[in-house]
Amino acid sequence: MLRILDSTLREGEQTPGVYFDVHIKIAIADLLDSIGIDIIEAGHPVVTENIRQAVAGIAARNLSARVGAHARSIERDVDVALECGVGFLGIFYCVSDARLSHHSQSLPQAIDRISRVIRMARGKRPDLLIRYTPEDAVRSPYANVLTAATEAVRAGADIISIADTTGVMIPGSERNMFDYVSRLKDDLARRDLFPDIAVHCHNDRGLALANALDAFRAGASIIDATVLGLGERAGIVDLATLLAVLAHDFRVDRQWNLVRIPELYELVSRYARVPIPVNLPVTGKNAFTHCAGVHTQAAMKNPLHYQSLDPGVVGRHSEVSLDHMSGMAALMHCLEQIGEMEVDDDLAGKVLKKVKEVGETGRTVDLLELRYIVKYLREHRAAA
Ligand code: HCA
Ligand code: CU
Repeated sequence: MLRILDSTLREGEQTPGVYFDVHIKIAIADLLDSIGIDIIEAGHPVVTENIRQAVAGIAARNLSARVGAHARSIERDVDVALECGVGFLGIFYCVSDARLSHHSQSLPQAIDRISRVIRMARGKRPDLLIRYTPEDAVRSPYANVLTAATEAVRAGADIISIADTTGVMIPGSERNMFDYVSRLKDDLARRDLFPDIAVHCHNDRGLALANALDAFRAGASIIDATVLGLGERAGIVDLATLLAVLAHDFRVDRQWNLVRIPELYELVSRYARVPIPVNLPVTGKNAFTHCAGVHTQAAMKNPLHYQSLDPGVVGRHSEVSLDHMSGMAALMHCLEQIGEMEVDDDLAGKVLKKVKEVGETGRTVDLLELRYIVKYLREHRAAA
């Protein structure tokens, strides 16, 4: 079964300038849980005392989701994480020769360290879900990743995560997630090892979601995402888009409570102080808004003419925007919405002219302003 891991509180907080107070983190975790997210990566507890408190606080909430902590491959990181009472532990360590030499480590030394830490965690908590991530996996020598993954699973890891740490993968090219995940699963299966495969896709090339879906098609069963796609640099997969596409196009049989998505995005956007881009799929202000005259006319008859996702999936509606592109059909539709059924042709023409003038200043006319325009022009017909 596919599981979704949300890392807004860990990867998302690595967005430059983003910090969530403990009480905000708890509110975010509660909403993620109510949506049906399977794993909430709540933070890396040794980084600061506040992060430790947040991880422990969220772990204590008895959520349906598994609450997780991030840890380097260091005993102390694991101890502090386990003291927080988490049910999931994500351990990462690089395996590329270039990075290992930076740490003055050989591959066998690195693998020894990874296995030791995983064995320790498993020994202390038999029911813990343990993930091992070879950092920058897809740019590391494949043989190193396979050896490290093999030993990590033998030491007790349940999940191997393929991290595209710098967002280099491109579907359909030689560097693609479908082939990578298929190959790794096959090679591990030949060794009689069947861990869950997770994917963590960065968005440096704008391809994070495409790569995550590519991995999913190859049998990855955990996908990492964050609200607003927050994270280092260009961030990772946007949670809302991922869930909408999985529900809509992949027909994933999960009962996600997606109508709470807009509330989650408002909350995160407000306290991360990162605005929701107006054109962000699913949650952006314009994601279901029709504008040009030809579009609105067709979309009002049947939204599917210019819409492929159902806004109702996230509790939203199709909208019509009034600006310099608007035609009479869009205007009539909006007039109806404000209860103005009796506008004659002459007045409607004048209202449309005004709407277009406002649009040319770079603004849209919302329904409230439309009322004012109608009122004004009705009273000042002669002047218009
Ligand atoms: C990081 C890097 C990481 C780790 C992912 C993981 C990445 O910020 O520590 O531990 O699964 O992109 O490789 O986010
Ligand atoms: Cu990352």
